[in-house]
Amino acid sequence: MKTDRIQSAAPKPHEITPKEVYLNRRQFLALGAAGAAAAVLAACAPAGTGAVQPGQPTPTPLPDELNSFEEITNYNNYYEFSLDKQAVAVLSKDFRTSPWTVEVGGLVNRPQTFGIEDLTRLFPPEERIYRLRCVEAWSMVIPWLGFPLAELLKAVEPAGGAKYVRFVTLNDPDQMPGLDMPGYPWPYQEGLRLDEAMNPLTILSTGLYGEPLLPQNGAPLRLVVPWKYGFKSIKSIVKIELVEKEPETLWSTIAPREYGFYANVNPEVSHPRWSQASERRIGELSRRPTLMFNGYAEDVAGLYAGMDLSVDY
Ligand SMILES: Nc1nc2c(c(=O)[nH]1)N[C@H]1C(S)=C(S)[C@@H](COP(=O)(O)O)O[C@H]1N2
Ligand SMILES: [Mo]
Repeated sequence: MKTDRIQSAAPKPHEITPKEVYLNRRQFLALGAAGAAAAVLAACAPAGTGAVQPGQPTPTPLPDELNSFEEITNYNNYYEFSLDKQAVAVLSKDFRTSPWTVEVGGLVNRPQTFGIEDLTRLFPPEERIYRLRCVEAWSMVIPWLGFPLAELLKAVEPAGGAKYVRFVTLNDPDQMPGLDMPGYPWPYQEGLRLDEAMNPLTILSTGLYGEPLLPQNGAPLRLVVPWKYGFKSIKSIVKIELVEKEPETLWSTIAPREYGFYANVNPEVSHPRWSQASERRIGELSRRPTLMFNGYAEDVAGLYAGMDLSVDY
């Protein structure tokens, strides 16, 4: 991939052992904005977001450590391949990520189809260490490589009527054995409100731990929206479309009561079948409290001012 600057600056997987060495270099990124955001949440969350209930203590954020490359690449949700998290890496091993094009269009002035190499050349990847919180109540910390989605959207120039962004995953039954499963309205689709898509935290990822993405993590291009449940972070994207109306998503089509369009990480709003108040960090023994907006409230709470997050979940 054409990201020599990043590639040479970032460690290869065999160089990251011990993990502490990598972590020390990156500590600022890992703990900076996100940890601090949770600590000051009570003071600075805009009124009316429902982010903090008066009288309820904000949980003290626990220190975050990077998950290992092995953990991140061997415990995956990717239903196009399997419902078995440990089988995804094996079943996706030969997935073809090149050639690959991404069509960006809809309500834009300059619709374009990009080759994946064009994207990494136009928008050089930077490192972003984010928590990933699955709606199933487990989480990880992942050092992504990627670029802000906003940069790509600016390049195609959103037109006046554009209010939402719709994302679509590849739909190739020859390569994706899970597509045979009945009951799923493939292809996998997701969506964001345009202001969420333009938020600087929202990235398109092309790699992690300084390496190109592996198929199980959504190669060659996947979305990462760190303050939302993991299912919003759609993998192997082939199409990005700006639209006027809130787009349908695979999960809200299957179970609207369980997986809303917004899917903001929120310890106060339970999934109908389990609490979201705490989570299991992969690699840790005891559970940790779930943070409002997954610890990114300082950056994103303002997007939801005036909304009732227990209604628009
Ligand atoms: N196309 C597609 N994207 C997807 C999924 C999927 O099944 N198909 N699973 C989602 C879920 S539920 C999660 S938690 C994350 C997991 O990302 P990871 O395997 O890279 O940790 O991917 C999300 N993106
Ligand atoms: Mo998930």
